[in-house]
This record gives sequence, C-alpha cells and structure tokens, in this order.
Amino acid sequence: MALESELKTLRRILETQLAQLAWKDLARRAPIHTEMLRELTEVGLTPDLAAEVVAAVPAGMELTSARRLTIASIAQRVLVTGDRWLQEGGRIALVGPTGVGKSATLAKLAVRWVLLHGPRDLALVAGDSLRIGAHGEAHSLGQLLGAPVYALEDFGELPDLLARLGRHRFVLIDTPGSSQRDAQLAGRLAALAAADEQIETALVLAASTQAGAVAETVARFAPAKPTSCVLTKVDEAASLGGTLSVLVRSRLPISYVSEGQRVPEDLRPARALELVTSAVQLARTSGAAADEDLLKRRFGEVAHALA
Ligand SMILES: Nc1nc2c(ncn2[C@@H]2O[C@H](COP(=O)(O)OP(=O)(O)OP(=O)(O)O)[C@@H](O)[C@H]2O)c(=O)[nH]1
Ligand SMILES: [Mg+2]
Repeated sequence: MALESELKTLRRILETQLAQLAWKDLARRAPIHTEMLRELTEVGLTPDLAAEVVAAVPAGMELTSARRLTIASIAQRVLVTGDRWLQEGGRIALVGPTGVGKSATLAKLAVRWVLLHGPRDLALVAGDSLRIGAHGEAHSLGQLLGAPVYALEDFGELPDLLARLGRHRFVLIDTPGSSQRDAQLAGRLAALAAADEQIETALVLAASTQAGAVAETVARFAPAKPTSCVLTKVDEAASLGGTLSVLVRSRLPISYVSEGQRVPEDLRPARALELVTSAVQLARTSGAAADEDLLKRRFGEVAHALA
C-alpha cells in the first residue's frame, strides 16, 4: 500500500514536469497559441473548450486575428433561440433554483408581451401558490396588465388548465424555487414535462453563480428536459466564460438575458457574439490573471496536440 501511494506520488511529479516541459516548448514554438490559452483561461473558459478553440488557430497567425478568430468560434458554439417567445408566444414554464429571478423574468416577459401585442392573448399561471406572498405578486401583475392569473395548488392540475387556456397565445408558468434537498423536485419536474407536449421548460440560471454550481444546476434540472435557459443577473457576474462553457457543453440554448432589476427594461434576447464579447471584456476589466502553474498543469497535456 505504501509503495503504491509512493508510486502514485512519483507519477504525479513526473506528469507535472512533463506538462511543464510541454508548456514551455509550446510557448517557444507557438507563442500566440499559449497567449490565447492564457487569455481564454482568464475569461473563465473550461480547459477543454479553450484547447478546442485554440487548436483551430492556424500557425503563424498574429495575435489580433487570433483573438478575433477565437471569439468568433466560441460564439459559434453558444446556442441561442432568438426572440421567439415575444414574437410568436408559447407555453413556457420557468424552472430553476430559489431566487435566481424566475418571477422577475416572468414579469419582464409579460410586460414586454403586452407592450407588443396587448393583454388579450396572455395568461399567467402561478405554480408558486404554496409560497406566502407569491400569490399576491402574480395577481397584482395580472391586474396591472389586464391578463388572467391562475394559481395551481398542484402541478397535476396543469394539463386541464392548459386545455382551458387554448386560445391564449402566450402562457407563462411560474414555479416555486426548490432547495437542493427538496425530495419532491424530480417528480414535480417530470410531471411538468409530461403534462403537455406544448410546454417548453426554460431553466433560469443566475450568471452571478460560479460555473461549477451552474453545471450542477443544469444536471439537477435535466429531468425537467429544459429546451432553453434564461441567463439572469449578468450585471452581477464576475466572470461569464465558465457559465458559457457549461451551456456550450450541455448544448442548452440561451433564450433571454437579464441584466438588472428593472421591469421590463432589463431583458433582451440572447445574442452569442454579444455574450462572448461581454465575457472577454469582463475578464479585462476585472483584471483576471491566470496563474502560470495552473496553465502548465491544465494545458501541458494538450500542448503536443497544438501547433
Ligand atoms: N441584479 C439583478 N437582480 C435580479 C435580476 N433578475 C432578478 N433579480 C432580483 O433577484 C431577486 C429574486 O428574484 P425572483 O424573481 O423573486 O427570483 P425567483 O427565482 O422567482 O425566486 P423564488 O420564487 O423564491 O424561487 C429579486 O430581488 C430580483 O429583483 C437581474 O438580472 N439582475
Ligand atoms: Mg418566484
């Protein structure tokens, strides 16, 4: 056992040294590629995505062009839906962790819809009725907009309700935020997904959360089969690259982006290039600096494949 652990340690030391050599070698042969790996790491991109994007930079390309190329190729991988909901309507259930901005997003979408199309085709559903106060919020919004509000006691009531709401072109369904420990969560989400084929489930994600937590949330809400996500609190995000990497990897398109509390101003349809550019600018203004050792460890192994 002792020998085994000693061998493991030796192996790790050897690997670290090989990675360092590979990184140094890469820095000598392909300085632009190493610089791009460094910058993308500062943006918060995950190593696999950074390496994939940098591998496509042709040898001998100058830095400015390399920057432009990598930004464009990340943007190509970021999926977005366009302004579909506000143009065409739909039956959208907003799900996500507590406090990420589901109800705020719903309010912004509802007000926008009324400004564009009037209140006639809009209906709001509060799946939130178990929470004290939430009921009232939804009702005052509905009253303000002149749109009906329906409160659900149980998600099982949803198919019947939606059948009755047939003529409404835009139905927004709010759901209560559930804590991680909520044992009923999976069942509730599955019921929601199975309730009606027309229901689109959108996962609301706070960009101010760490990328690791975003990945965990995406995995946790997978049973709800979300077809897109809304990225909120972009105004509070310290870094965007990690979250964008998670969304690229999970192939989850972004529908709308929220960057503030104002209803309805602070909501816009997601645009890929805009998001990637913000991620880069955010890294620049926050002065994020990638640690040299981290870079060696992360990219030493892939260095041979590059350049
Ligand atoms: N800065 C900032 N705050 C936001 C944004 N979106 C929502 N908020 C705020 O975040 C807080 C929580 O928002 P809610 O809409 O109540 O969140 P929720 O997901 O409905 O929460 P639960 O119903 O408790 O699960 C509120 O104070 C919102 O105004 C945003 O884009 N930026
Ligand atoms: Mg809410």
